[in-house]
Amino acid sequence: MIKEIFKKIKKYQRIIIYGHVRPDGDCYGAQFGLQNIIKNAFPTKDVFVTGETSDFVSFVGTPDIIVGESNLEDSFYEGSLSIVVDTANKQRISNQKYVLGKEIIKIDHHIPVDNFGDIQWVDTNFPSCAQMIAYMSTQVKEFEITKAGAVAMYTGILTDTGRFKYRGVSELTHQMAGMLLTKGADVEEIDQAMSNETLEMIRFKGFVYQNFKTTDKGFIYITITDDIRNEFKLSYEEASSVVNLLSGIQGFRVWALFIEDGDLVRVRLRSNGPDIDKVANQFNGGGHAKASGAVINNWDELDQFIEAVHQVL
Ligand SMILES: [Mn+2]
Repeated sequence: MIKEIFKKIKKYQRIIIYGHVRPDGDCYGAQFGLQNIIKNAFPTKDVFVTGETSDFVSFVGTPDIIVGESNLEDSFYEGSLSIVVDTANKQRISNQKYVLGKEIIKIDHHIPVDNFGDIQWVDTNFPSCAQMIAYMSTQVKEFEITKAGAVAMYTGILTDTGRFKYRGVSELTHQMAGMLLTKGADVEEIDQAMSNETLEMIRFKGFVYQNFKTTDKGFIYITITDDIRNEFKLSYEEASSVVNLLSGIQGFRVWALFIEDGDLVRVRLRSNGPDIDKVANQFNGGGHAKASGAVINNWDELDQFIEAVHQVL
């Protein structure tokens, strides 16, 4: 599979790397990591990262083609190679121009939702997509990693494993992380970039600890309305990042954060007990067995969602 992907990369002059909406550390890590290794192997190729900006992981990089700001003609995309990373659903791909590519490659570690891509390398054994890119670089002698790529991929591995906390972490994860350190990733630099917090965020965490709700079946959650988020002057990404404040609390094996987003309420659902991806599937979502996302249409559907969680507890 990796050899097939490399052949395609070799063949195309223009390569555009896509990720998902609301990019996280792993999305950026895989995108900028892949751009780095392709550029180092083929300096004369035109390799672009496209997607949304994110304050959260801006230290990893800024997309070359920013969705919503760029008004490139379709001809720019036509004839290129599209590589989509870290995204299981077509509709979650942040730049829908990926369909204009002459060929499409999908590299992902999520449970497959949509079938897309002429070549699909999907392996749920990898705890992060960035680890797949790092691994790919070790399997092709032309690929070289320089510091920017190492920082990107190390950040992707860290964020998607909760800093090496989840069981998906394997011997290979540590081998890849170790390899990235030898390529210039600096653990303290990256930790500082990720741990840097504003006063608003600290106050918001206090709010979460004061206002969570629990059910007698062992579900713990917090609801965040637009008004509350605005009160703390936080972006949607910042506010939704605190879901794991509710992890590891005795007697509560499933936790969630419900956050308003325009006309919808998005759900970040987590578990250290039962698999919860099936619950997410019932509410327009999906993801991993222990970490999924979902959507409810309004606050009135909250009780229905809680009931669905109780079915698996
Ligand atoms: Mn990921």
